[in-house]
Amino acid sequence: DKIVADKHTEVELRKKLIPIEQLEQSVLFEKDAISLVKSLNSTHSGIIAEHKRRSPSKSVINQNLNVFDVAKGYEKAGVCGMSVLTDGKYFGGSLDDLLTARASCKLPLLRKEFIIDPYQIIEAKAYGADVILLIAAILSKDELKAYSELAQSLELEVLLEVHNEQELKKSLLPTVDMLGVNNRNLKTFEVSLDISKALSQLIPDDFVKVSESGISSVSAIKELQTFGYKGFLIGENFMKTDDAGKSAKQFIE
Ligand code: IGP
Repeated sequence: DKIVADKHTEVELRKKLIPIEQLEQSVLFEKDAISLVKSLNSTHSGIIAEHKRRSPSKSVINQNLNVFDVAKGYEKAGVCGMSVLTDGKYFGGSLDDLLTARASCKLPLLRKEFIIDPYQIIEAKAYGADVILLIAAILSKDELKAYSELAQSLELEVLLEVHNEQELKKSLLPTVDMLGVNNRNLKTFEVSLDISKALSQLIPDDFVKVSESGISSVSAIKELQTFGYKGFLIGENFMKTDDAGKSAKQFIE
């Protein structure tokens, strides 16, 4: 599809601009990994709060908040981790946003990106991520296996996103740490928490379960917890307000 095709073009240009050997010189390769899994297993909130300026489904969400303040606000609110969109064309994000978030907080950071090439995993590490997202809808089983192994070798945790049973089947790999169920259909943009509820029973207990998208109330979180979910990825609901950190805090108290 279009996003994936655009991403291939972008990555080929990036590779020419900054070769892998150069990325590997980043001081952030030496940084201790901050575990999102540990954070989700040890705190109650379970919230992974996202920085997202716009999206294909909603167009503009918020262009006024800066990543530095949002990261600080989320950390202060007591979230378990932060997700940073690095796609520019569709979400208005950048790798610079990831680096800025890294500089402003000690939260586990997820690079939220359409990963279609191992180069982007090295990049995630170089720019300060602790976790990468892999999307089952756009990768083969062999790619999921190879990319999650590469991530593990770099001490990056893997959140693997699925949307249906068929995608889930190819995603139960030992190198995957967390399974994310996206409540939003990436093609139709339709959102339903029923997707998380239905798939929960098919996910073995050795994966940390994360429910993604369309979560807009504490009661939704409480309900999803009864289905075994420990992580809740929330973007728009926080980002559409004037103070994303404050909005996150309201979910935690
Ligand atoms: C956040 P929401 O509805 O709370 O803003 O959703 C997050 O789940 C969503 O941004 C997302 C996403 C993705 C974005 C989930 N999977 C893959 C880009 C690519």
